[in-house]
Amino acid sequence: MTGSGALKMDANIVVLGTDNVGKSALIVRFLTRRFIGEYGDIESIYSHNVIVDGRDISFNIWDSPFSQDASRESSTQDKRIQWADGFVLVYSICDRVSFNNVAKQLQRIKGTKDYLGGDKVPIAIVGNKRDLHHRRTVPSEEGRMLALAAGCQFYEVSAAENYHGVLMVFHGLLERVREARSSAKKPAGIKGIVKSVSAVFSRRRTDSV
Ligand SMILES: Nc1nc2c(ncn2[C@@H]2O[C@H](COP(=O)(O)OP(=O)(O)OP(=O)(O)O)[C@@H](O)[C@H]2O)c(=O)[nH]1
Ligand SMILES: [Mg+2]
Repeated sequence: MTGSGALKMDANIVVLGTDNVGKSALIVRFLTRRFIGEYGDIESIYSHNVIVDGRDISFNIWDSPFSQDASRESSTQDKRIQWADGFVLVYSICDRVSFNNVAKQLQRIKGTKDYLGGDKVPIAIVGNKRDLHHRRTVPSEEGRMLALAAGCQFYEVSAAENYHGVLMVFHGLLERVREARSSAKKPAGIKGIVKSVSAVFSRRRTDSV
């Protein structure tokens, strides 16, 4: 999860969303530049190496089919959230229920990763199936407003028709992961100082036990 050396970095990305929104299609598009139509429902973590701005980047992308089994899903979801450095929350612009689910996922992620500070968790909200605009039920503005309120990036893409938009999603997220890491390393201002001081005291307490 950590970058080793200035020109190397790895990033764990989890792609979440309800069933049929195109999570696998987006990932496969990013990895292979292709859209193959049907993707099955196998849970996988893909590794993918790319060079971005002269940096050697290793993406680990977790694709999980949506499960209706709420109790089982809840614990696995927490594991995925803990593992991830960044999130892609996908909905379909033709499926309002899938959009409503994004707000729930946001709450869950921010609750779990709150040590980063709510606005610092790298998250991209993605409205997929843009090619099906004649069946749209979620206006772009709603997606944009949700992302703005939650401090996330926002994209509308079509995994079926366009590679470039999908590329932007993953590269944009990578940039945010990089920023989050560098600000975590350099705690800024009084808040950071208070955190460091209390970390020292709590360490001493534990040491003396
Ligand atoms: N028209 C259109 N269809 C898409 C697009 N992306 C995915 N699909 C189709 O939507 C269906 C679902 O895509 P998947 O990628 O399997 O969706 P998923 O979110 O991975 O679904 P689960 O794994 O079951 O949770 C497939 O039939 C895809 O071909 C898109 O951008 N436009
Ligand atoms: Mg899938």
